[in-house]
Amino acid sequence: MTDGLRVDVDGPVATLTLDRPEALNALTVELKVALRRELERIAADRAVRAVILTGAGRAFCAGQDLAERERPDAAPLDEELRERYNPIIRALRSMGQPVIAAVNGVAAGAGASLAFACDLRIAAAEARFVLAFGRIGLVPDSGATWFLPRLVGAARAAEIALVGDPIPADEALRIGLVSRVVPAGELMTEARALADRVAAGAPLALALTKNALERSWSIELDEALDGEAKLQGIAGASADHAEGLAAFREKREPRFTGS
Ligand code: LHQ
Repeated sequence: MTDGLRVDVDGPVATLTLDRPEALNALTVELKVALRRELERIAADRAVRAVILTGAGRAFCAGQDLAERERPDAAPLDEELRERYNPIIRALRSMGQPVIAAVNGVAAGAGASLAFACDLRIAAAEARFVLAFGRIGLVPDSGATWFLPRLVGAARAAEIALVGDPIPADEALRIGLVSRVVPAGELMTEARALADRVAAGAPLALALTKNALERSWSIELDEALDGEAKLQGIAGASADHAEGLAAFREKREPRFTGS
């Protein structure tokens, strides 16, 4: 595929594979356009209940394709961020389905930001995160300055963003940047097992939960309590809640439909 993105939908799980291994899956305009398009398409597809984002070859994603930046027609950086990167990050955060980053190798620059914007991150033992922005005289972008302090706390975020040492997978696990590290050969099996477990959940409740977690960063406890009550009112009126109660009563697995 010429846009550098592979999309595989298998049952309720969509796997998006950044597929430019010769350039460590660096992000070209075509790849960014395709990624945004597919995320927005999946967001509207009720049959997809979980998403896996991963990279082909030995890298997850090396961030912006730097060769493309040398082209005379390259857009100014702020425009590139507003029009191509930020919509991808917003799509990841606003879609109802949980997104799992299966970080198979190095995640650098905006490639690290992509992983940070996912709901869950699992990593291969060979993976590492590189906040490569500083080495090319840029600031962390695509949400990195927002996600990092929330994921690892202010002190570690400052060290990661200002010093910029690569973070190997075991350290990423220790500081909470990823939730699991597995041998490379098991990464996609593990990601799929996790996706299947997520996909078995009630889609509406999961989407509302994702939304509540997101909002929690900018509101006080009082507002969170009110918000939870409101969301629970919505979830409680769903057919999936009735199905969950029936399944509990009948001692069987629930079959959620998203309604
Ligand atoms: C690459 C890249 C790459 C092209 C490796 N591009 N080819 C947003 C708004 C707009 C513009 C500016 O930026 C942003 C956000 C950003 O993402 S800024 C940060 C951009 N990314 C980087 O600065 C990372 C650059 N890459 C690296 O530092 C290293 O390649 C890492 C640490 C990722 C991996 O190192 P190695 O494992 O030693 O691999 P390598 O450096 O040998 O790379 C392998 C090939 O991939 C090589 O090509 P070649 O033809 O020589 O085999 C690289 O040129 C190519 N490649 N990253 N971003």
